[in-house]
Order: sequence, then structure tokens, then C-alpha cells
Amino acid sequence: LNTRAFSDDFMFGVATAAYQVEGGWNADGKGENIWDYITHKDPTFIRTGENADVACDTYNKWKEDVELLKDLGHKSWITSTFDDSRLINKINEPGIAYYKNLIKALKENNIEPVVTLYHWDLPQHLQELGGWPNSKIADYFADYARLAFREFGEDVKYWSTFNEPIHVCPSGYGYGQMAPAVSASGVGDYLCARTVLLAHAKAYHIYDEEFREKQNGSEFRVSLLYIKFALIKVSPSEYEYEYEYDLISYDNSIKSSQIRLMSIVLDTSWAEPVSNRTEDVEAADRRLQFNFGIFGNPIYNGNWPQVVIDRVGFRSENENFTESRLPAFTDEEIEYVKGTYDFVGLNSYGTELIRDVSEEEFGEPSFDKDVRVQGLTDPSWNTTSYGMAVVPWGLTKLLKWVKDTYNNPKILITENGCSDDGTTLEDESRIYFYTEYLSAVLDAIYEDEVDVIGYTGWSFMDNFEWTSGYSWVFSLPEIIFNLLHTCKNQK
Ligand code: GCO
Repeated sequence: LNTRAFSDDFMFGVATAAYQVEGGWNADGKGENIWDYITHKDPTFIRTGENADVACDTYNKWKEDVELLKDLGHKSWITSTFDDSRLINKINEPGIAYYKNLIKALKENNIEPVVTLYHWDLPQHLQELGGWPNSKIADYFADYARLAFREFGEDVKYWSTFNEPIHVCPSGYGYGQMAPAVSASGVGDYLCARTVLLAHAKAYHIYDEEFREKQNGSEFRVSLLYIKFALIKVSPSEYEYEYEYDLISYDNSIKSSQIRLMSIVLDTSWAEPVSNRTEDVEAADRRLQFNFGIFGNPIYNGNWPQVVIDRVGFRSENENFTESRLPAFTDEEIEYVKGTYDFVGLNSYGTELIRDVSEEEFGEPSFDKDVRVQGLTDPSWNTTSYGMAVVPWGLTKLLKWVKDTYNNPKILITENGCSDDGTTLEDESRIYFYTEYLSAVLDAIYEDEVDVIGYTGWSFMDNFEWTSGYSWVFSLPEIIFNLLHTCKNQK
């Protein structure tokens, strides 16, 4: 292991996500989310035919889970995301109570909760209005965020709005591999991205203006709008919907003025050009800009990345679209979204070698054709016993790239981890993986002076791995917790 040490205030943590662990899919008034819906409607959507109706049963076993975390001697934190269907089908008091109890237990055990508002679990009734490509959803998200800040803001200091929107948008509304499995590549992905960015910015501003710096003991009132939907089918292909509004006011009294941080979690593999040909170098940059910059640039620098504007504009024009498939932001929106972060939440698992590919015929719109790259692996890379490439220098380079591209932000590594098929408790490979990647983080901190403030392993426990069901698992062996401590105490 690297002999350099992490600083005393460096945060080590483990992550889980609501839908992947909670179960209790319809317990106590929780509404149906898009993953409940799709796994029930079409069990073959998950390779193993499984679903997360019960998952790790954290909804019932949360006390045991907190005990487990504590027993691991892990004075640290966990990213536990909220399932918004548990909170806002209509406001659901048992859902609020569940998260309050969980957060309280974490705090009592000296574990810092880091909360993500959206980890892919849109209420199905909002999907029926079109889901994230419908810009109106940003308003509902803002209401939900306000509710969460009001209910949990006193105890939660670290917030993220979205987890990995690249998997919400191109995967959910582009290629259709993830729920809600809408196939509209080259169109749905960009409409979705625009709404997600506006929703993120709304939540950030609400947090900033209404919650972050409250005077001690002061009280203020928040009005919250609840909307109940009814969908009316007017013809086989046409729907209309109706709302019912309810305006509710709250007293709000978060008393602390401690430092509170708010961000979004973005992910990408590192993209290494396969050669030093200009075309491949540009292709690797394009990959990073379409994966990470498409959300990062509007938030950290302002507006879509230029290469995304250029590529989608160019292809749209040649495909005879009347305007670019990439929906533009107004100047006001660019300003509204820009700067809505206090740190960069970064998830990263791998490295790809990137090769430029030639322009394809124009015709069907496609996110892939807009990006126009080929991703490869290098057969000489070390792999875990389960075949996952171990390329720690990729993480070092990625951290440096984020530093250079976005003006040296604080970076919290919100996910990094190593999978196997769950059939063995032999964890040699995983220990090797974590040792190498923690070293790579130290390299970034010491050699490239990247401001990394924490590292989170995915995951606290084996859980529902989306379309792979329970066949692909990530939990950390106890020894890794010890390793994290060793890294810290080494100074
Ligand atoms: C993610 C995911 C997790 C996955 C993990 C392993 O953010 O991609 O949030 O839900 O389970 O990354 O694939």
C-alpha cells in the first residue's frame, strides 16, 4: 500500500441505494415506482427474473443494518438514498417516519448520513406523464426536495440531488435498457437531461435560499403544493390528465447553521485514447464530455459542453430535424443552473480505451452516433478473479481531469467498487482492487493535488443490481474496513 496517509478529516464510507436494499415495495402507503412497475409487468426485464420487492429488507431490518455498520467499527457514513415513492405519492407519514428513524439511528452511532434524493426510482404515475423528458417533472422534484430538506435537514449535512443521471437519461429514455425502458435514443436522452439539470438546480436553490443558513431558532414558513393526478384515456394513444391541488404550509425550524453541502453525483469511466492520434485523443475527450460533461458542464461551468452542442447540432441538421435534438437552455437557465454545487460527487468503476470511429450515415437519431467512439479494454490489464479490469491509474487520471476541467472543486468519491457473482467468500481479488484504488486516490491527492474529501465503497451489502438481479454483487469484506482505518492511522 501507498505509504502516504489520508488526512484525519477524510471521510470513508459505504453506500447503498433505496430501491436496491429496502424492499417493502408497497409497505405503509409507499407508491409504485418505475422499477416496481417494470419488474412486475415484465419479469424478463431482469436477467434473472428477480425483483426488489424484498431485496435486503432494510425497510424492516434497518436496526440490524445500523448495528452491522457500527459493529464493523466504521466511524463513518453511508449514502442511503430515499425512495421518493415512499415519501410523495401523496405525503406519506410512515415513509417520513422510516427515514427519520434510520437517520436518527445512524447519527446516534456516529455514522454520517449522506443522502441522495433520486436514485432512479421515479413514481410510476409521474412516468405516465412522460417521466423525465417532461419538463414539468422538475417542479414536482422541487416540491419533493423541499419536503426532504424540511423533514430531514436538521440531521443531514450532505445532500445530493441525483445519482448518475447518465443512467437515468440515455439508459432510461434513450437505449431503453433501464426503467422505464423508453427507446428514444438521440431525443429522449437529451430531453431528460435538460429536465434533470433544471430539477437539480431548483432543488439546489431551494436548499440554498430556504434551508442552508438559517438563523438559530428562527422559524419560517414553507408552502408546499401537492398534486394528485388522474390520467384519462381519450383514445387508444392519447391521454389527458387532471390535477388536484393542495396547498399546505409548514413551520420550519432548522436551528443549526453548520456547514451543509449539496451536490449531484455524476459518473464516468476514465477514457484513455487508444493511440496518440489526434482523432483518438479527441474521441476520448468526446466520451468524457458526453458521459460526464453533459451534466457536469452546465453545473460547474455553464451550458452544455461545446462538443455536445456541435455534434448533436451537426447530426440533427443532416438528419433534417428543424432544430437540434439537443434542447437549448435560455441565458437565464444557463445562469440558474451554473454554480449549483458545493462539491463534485464522483462515481467511477473503470477505464476504457477509446478509439475514434468514422461518421455514420445520417438517419435514425442516436446518442451513440452523436458520441461516435468505440470503447475497448486492454488485454494486458490485470483483472479480478471475476474478470473486472483493475486499472487504478485510470481513477488518478480521472480525478486530475475533473480538477483541471472544473476549476479544482472538492471531490467526494461517492462510489467505487468491485463485483463478483456472489458465489465465493474468497475476497483476495476485492482486497487487491481496493488496495490499488485507494492508492490511486492517494496519488491524485499527493501528486496532482486534487482536493478529494472522501471515498465511498459500493457497497455496504450485497443487493439488487438492477437488470442483473442478485447475480452480480459488490459488498465489502470486513478487512476492507480495517484497511480504511489503517490508511488513516498510518501517519
Ligand atoms: C450506480 C449505481 C449502483 C450500482 C453500482 C454497481 O450508481 O451505478 O448507483 O446502483 O449498483 O454502481 O453497478
